[in-house]
Amino acid sequence: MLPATDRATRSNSGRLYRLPLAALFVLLMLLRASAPAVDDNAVAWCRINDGPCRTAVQNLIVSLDITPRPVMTMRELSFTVSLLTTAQAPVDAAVSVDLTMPGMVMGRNTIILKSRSAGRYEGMGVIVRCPSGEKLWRATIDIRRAGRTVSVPFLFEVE
Ligand SMILES: [Cu+2]
Repeated sequence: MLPATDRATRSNSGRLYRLPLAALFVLLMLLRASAPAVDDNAVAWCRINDGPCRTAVQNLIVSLDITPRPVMTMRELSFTVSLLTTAQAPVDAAVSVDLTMPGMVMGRNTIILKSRSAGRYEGMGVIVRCPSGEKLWRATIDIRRAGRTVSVPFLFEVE
């Protein structure tokens, strides 16, 4: 027979297990329903109105800037991507930005960026207003170099 304290601990931990598992299950179902193509848990969260966002992927340092700030819908915006190797050398690539909304089909909106200087790419585009009122967007930067494409998604909010 177990001492009373031990029994109490056991039944507590049994209850504690169930809640996170249920929450995880709901979360997985939501993720599956909303975002089949991109795992948004792995996406860099970008506070774009505070300045450029940066992430490191496969020996690349990728930064994204969108101006003017605050970033608003239905307005011409400048998208700037900077690519450096982890050794700070500029990267020569073909770069485009795909604008999508997590869990929603908003139509294709791809901005082809042009190389402006070593490792710096720029292009203009418009983020449409979402009929649902949602403000969360995903900018996926496609970087093609030496026959390979690396896709780098950033999540950000528009005004
Ligand atoms: Cu939408």
